[in-house]
Amino acid sequence: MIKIFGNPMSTCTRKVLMTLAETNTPYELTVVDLSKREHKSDAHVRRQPFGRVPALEDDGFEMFESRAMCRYLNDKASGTLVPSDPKARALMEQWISVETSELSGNAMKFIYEYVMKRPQDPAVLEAARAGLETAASVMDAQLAKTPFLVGAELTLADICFMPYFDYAMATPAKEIFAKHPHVMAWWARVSDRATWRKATGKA
Ligand SMILES: N[C@@H](CCC(=O)N[C@@H](CS)C(=O)NCC(=O)O)C(=O)O
Repeated sequence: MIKIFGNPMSTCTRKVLMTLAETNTPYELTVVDLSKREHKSDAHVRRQPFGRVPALEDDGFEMFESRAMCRYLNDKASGTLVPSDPKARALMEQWISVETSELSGNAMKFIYEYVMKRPQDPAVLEAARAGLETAASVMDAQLAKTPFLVGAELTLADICFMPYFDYAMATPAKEIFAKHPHVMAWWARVSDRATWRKATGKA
């Protein structure tokens, strides 16, 4: 049985929960309470040496890093979230890099300020706004051509973006995304999946 040590509110845990839902994989979730700093406990740091969530255990096999966990879970389930065609797979990796390097850090600045109420320097928020404008434009150009980031089917690329969108849409970053109709249509499409509602406790 797959065991996840994470928090269902955390963006990184949600990528993994969504991958588990999409691959129909049974699992046990042990909630790590960040407000009680359980992620810094010795027991958790043994699983995740940076003291963050999530961590995974599968019958004695242990790993951390949410994006790597998603790839492992899809491989183990022989899932379809990673394309088998080399070019499509390369494009999935390209989009996951875009999420990691261009989107999630900028989205998190808005999430810190407006969701977690951790005030950000105005210059930091302005830089994040500019970064999100570019990322949304680049996504929109792709999503004008295909319903998902890598063609006709949901892949791990879409899943990696989803947790950041979900929270950022509850902040003024929504106004940035709203200027991009194909991004908005994609968000409506992916966030309406029953698996996403399950992963985020909205089912
Ligand atoms: N690169 C890691 C990042 C994990 C991460 O930053 N997790 C956040 C929650 S989404 C966390 O544990 N934050 C608490 C902290 O860093 O102290 C991954 O993808 O798993």
